[in-house]
Amino acid sequence: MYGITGDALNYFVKGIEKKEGMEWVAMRYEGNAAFAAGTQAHLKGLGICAGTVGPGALHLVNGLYSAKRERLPVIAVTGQIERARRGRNYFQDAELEKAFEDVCAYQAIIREPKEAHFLFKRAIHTAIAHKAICRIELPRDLGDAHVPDVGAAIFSNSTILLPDEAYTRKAAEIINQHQNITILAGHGCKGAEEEVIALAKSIQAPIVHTLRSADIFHHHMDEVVGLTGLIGVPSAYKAIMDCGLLIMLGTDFPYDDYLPADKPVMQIDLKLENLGNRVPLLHGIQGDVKHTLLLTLPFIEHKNETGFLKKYRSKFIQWKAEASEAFNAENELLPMHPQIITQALDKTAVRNAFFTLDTSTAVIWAVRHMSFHDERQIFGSFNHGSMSVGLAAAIGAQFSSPGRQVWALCGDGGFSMGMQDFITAVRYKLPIKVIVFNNASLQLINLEMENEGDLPNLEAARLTNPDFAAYAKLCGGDGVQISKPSEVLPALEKASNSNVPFVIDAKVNGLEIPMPPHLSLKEAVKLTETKLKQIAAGATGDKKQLNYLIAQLKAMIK
Ligand SMILES: Cc1ncc(C[n+]2csc(CCOP(=O)(O)OP(=O)(O)O)c2C)c(N)n1
Ligand SMILES: [Mg+2]
Repeated sequence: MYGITGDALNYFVKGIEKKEGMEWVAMRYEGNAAFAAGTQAHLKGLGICAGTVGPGALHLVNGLYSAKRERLPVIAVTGQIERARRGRNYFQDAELEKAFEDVCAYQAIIREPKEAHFLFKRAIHTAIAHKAICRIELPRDLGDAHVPDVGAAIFSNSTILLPDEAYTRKAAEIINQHQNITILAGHGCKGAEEEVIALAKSIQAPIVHTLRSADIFHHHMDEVVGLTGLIGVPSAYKAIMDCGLLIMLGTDFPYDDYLPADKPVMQIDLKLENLGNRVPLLHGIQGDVKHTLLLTLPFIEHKNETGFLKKYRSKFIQWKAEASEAFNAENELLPMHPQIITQALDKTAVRNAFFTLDTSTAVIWAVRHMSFHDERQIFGSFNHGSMSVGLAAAIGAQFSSPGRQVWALCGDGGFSMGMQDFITAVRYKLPIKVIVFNNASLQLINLEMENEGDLPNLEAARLTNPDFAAYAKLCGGDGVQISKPSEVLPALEKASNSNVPFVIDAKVNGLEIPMPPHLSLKEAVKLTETKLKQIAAGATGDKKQLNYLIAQLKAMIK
């Protein structure tokens, strides 16, 4: 249970500390406690965090939103002032029910000690059943009340949502009638990998993945053509835009600019309200992806035409090869490109490593240049998009899976927003490895401005940073500062071998702007102009880099 104790929570926490099978993790910031509980929910099926009366409780809200939008079951226990003092502007009085209303699926105030176990049980069942956030409020005057132990069985059998046969038959008919089919596979495909791949193989369809499904459909699978969206790659963008039929599986992919406006679309999703949420549908099915496909597959006619799939798969492989050549750690380009680090990490990290991705350009470098095959897993604030999730999520991941290698990929802005809990990692001996992509700026903000056609030059987006490696050492961990490609592999190795929390403070090119997967000719001219300015201003102007830029531009407008 991740949190910060105080007043109403003190006796509750005392109870937790004595309870076998429970552990209180004393965090330094409740915002981080909620993020850590989110990762715990991912890995353990339920996360728990706590914040006390007023401000302590309110600090939890942002991390809980992130968990809500990732559909993670999390319980928040919050304190409250004495019941008799409510509503008269007493010190730290806050209407927590109102403040938590939007983020919670269920909230309950403990009014009688003997009710407590019913309320907790209901909260836990609601959180698990609806993959939602639930809050239990503990008034201070009940903090030390004794609760009779009546046994607290929690039931969480899995259930399967199956569609009517008429719907799956219609889906098969539509698939049989169309050519050049592309699959957009989201996080709802978790557990349905075999069936999605069987479908793709049978109809020769490229699979495009979303950010959240980057660790489900990895890059060496024969049908995978990469990630789409603003941070995606041209092969994935084009496979979707040029298709004859798009099948969306387990995704409520929000970026409608990256979905075709004039192509037939079919969608399968657990949630009925997600069907047709982004584009009008030819056919929609509410159902679990795995079982819906199992019902559909027997009626699918095998397609022999492989040209469409091969075209985009080879584009993707070529893109990867070019990126691999451009961002090889042996290219001693300065300032250091951040992609060099993710590419090297892809090769160095153990096969089953966990990666937390802070909301920063590090997400882009990671999903473009790393492959999250079978046993690897990524965690982040992918739908809520909060900064500062990286370190806290790594703490939650390492606690939940003590033997795993856990890497946090953070922006310098994001890391410095939550870095007080590096001390927590030291205290609990969590050997997490943090890479701070130190570009001395809020670079995603620059990217936003560049997409508006503006040159990124906001003073407000500039960061003045301390030496993060020295900070790590000061906290009792370890760290190293690097600024050259030749230092990358030794630093990764040192971090891998460290048994204390480790920070790699990596000084990277502050002007690195990722290429979007697609541009109109006009946009391309504008971007080329900016890019050339960047190369002139920030990089060596090395010919290889220029050639890589030209190749990327060509791939985008082709
Ligand atoms: C809590 C929070 N505050 C602000 C934002 C808006 N925002 C998104 S990314 C970003 C910049 C992140 O900077 P940094 O962590 O240094 O990563 P970089 O983009 O430089 O790689 C900002 C300010 C946000 N998403 N979350
Ligand atoms: Mg930054």
